[in-house]
Amino acid sequence: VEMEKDMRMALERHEFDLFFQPQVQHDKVIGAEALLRWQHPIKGFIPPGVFVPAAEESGLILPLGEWVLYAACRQLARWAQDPALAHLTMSVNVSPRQFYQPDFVDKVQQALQVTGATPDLLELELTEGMLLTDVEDTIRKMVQLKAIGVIFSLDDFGTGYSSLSYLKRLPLDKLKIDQSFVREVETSVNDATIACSIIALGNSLGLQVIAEGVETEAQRAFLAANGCSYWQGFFFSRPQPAAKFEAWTRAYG
Ligand code: G
Ligand code: G
Ligand code: MN
Ligand code: NA
Repeated sequence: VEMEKDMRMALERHEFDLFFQPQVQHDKVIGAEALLRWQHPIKGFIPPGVFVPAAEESGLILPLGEWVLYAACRQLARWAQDPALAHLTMSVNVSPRQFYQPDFVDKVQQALQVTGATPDLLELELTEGMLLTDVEDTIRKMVQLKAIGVIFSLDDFGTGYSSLSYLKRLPLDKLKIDQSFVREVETSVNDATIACSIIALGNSLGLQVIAEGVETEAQRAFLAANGCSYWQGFFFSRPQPAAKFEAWTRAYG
């Protein structure tokens, strides 16, 4: 309850910020994941793993998620003005309650219109659990947003309980291999098997497969040898404030 009050004030006081983590293909940055950060004036940095679940529970994730969507789209519109950054996609994490709103599609369209961001560069990250609550409603929303160009990725893939038949029906563009399978991919036969199966499954369904939580060249090389060509993780860069992300991206290529 106290955290809820704190978060309400934080929204008014502009204490939230977006960090950006690069997504890499070959030697090029192709996009960024927007990750929410909260710098509390007294308590200091509060991790999203703590406040996002609290916001989800209290319902505050609705205004907070809308703030994220607008902030991400504003950033995307700024990048469009810069030839070195204009090609970047922007991935935004969508929480279940946000997605279940009856007017979720309108809200995304409004954010795109108001900010002038290009729909084809906006990627929404959904998680397995939230898609299956009402599959018909999920598909309807995704189809409407895809019609204007929005991209969809399935986050934390492998940790939920997707049935493969749903994977076929949902109009997805990308799978994100959860970092729990990447961490020990070289030493754990089980993790390697799961990661490689996800890559093979994604590739054969025509989906891009991106590995999350890549921290070493050895992990990157192992996954590359098994057909993965998109990367995200500390090996490339930690999530950073916009200016640092932009400088990093210009230097990286
Ligand atoms: O940034 P970090 O890796 O610490 O994020 C921790 C968790 O918080 C992850 O599960 C991530 O998806 C989630 N998260 C980060 N930013 C956002 C956001 O803007 N919206 C939602 N719904 N979740 C977020
Ligand atoms: O649930 P989601 O995949 O959105 O969460 C992304 C989270 O993973 C963010 O909090 C981000 O800071 C974190 N992250 C990104 N890259 C790495 C990495 O290489 N190693 C670890 N341990 N965490 C990472
Ligand atoms: Mn994510
Ligand atoms: Na993830």
